[in-house]
Amino acid sequence: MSNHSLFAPDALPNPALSAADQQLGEGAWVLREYASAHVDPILEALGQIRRHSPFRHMITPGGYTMSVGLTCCGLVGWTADRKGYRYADIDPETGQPWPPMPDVFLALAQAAARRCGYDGFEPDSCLINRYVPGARLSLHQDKDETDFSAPIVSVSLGMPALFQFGGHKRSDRPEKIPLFHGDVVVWGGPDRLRYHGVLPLKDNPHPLLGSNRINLTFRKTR
Ligand code: MD3
Ligand code: FE
Repeated sequence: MSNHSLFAPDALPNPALSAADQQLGEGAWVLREYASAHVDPILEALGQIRRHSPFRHMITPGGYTMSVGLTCCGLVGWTADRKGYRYADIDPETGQPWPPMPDVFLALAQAAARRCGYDGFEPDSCLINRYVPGARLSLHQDKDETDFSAPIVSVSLGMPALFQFGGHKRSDRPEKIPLFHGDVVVWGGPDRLRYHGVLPLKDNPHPLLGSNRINLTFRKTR
């Protein structure tokens, strides 16, 4: 199932996918278990990243503390504070640059993007969200990037989550899609600015990650 190599040419032509995969919109796909064969090196790299730039709970401009813990790697990272949301090349917690993006992260994100027809994806940032039971992400658009022509690639690890795939208005009723360990979501083109979110996580401990869910999102921010 997940014994593909990141570096071998895809067996299936773009954008034909394997049977379990789901097309969510004209430019959005779920690639089931696409990351499964790469989980060990991903978690190894994540261990290094979080030792350098630990998970933290950002405070939103509205004064709420986010239930999701966040860290980043790559040339820039996303930060939130009372003044607003932005990408910054220095981690405000450490005063140092964010840890570099590991090769295994970049290779996986580029392979997944290419598989969905987005050739030449060059993410400069990876946001890393950590969810514990009860944590959630309310409906939002990812619009702090400057280049909306690039897709976003997400990798889900650990406990399952129900994500909400909405429309272009906050009031559009979102579709609920389960995401499991190893699943990858790629969205771009007409789906790039859709509202989306994650419902409060249930406690379904995962054999490898316990009561945690980790989500990586790869972005081209500039
Ligand atoms: C985008 N993360 O970090 S990623 C975020 O699971 C974020 O942690 C979520 O939203 C997470 O900004 C979701 C996967 C995803 C799923 C559906 C989408 C992103 C989507 C639908 C439209 C646009
Ligand atoms: Fe988002």
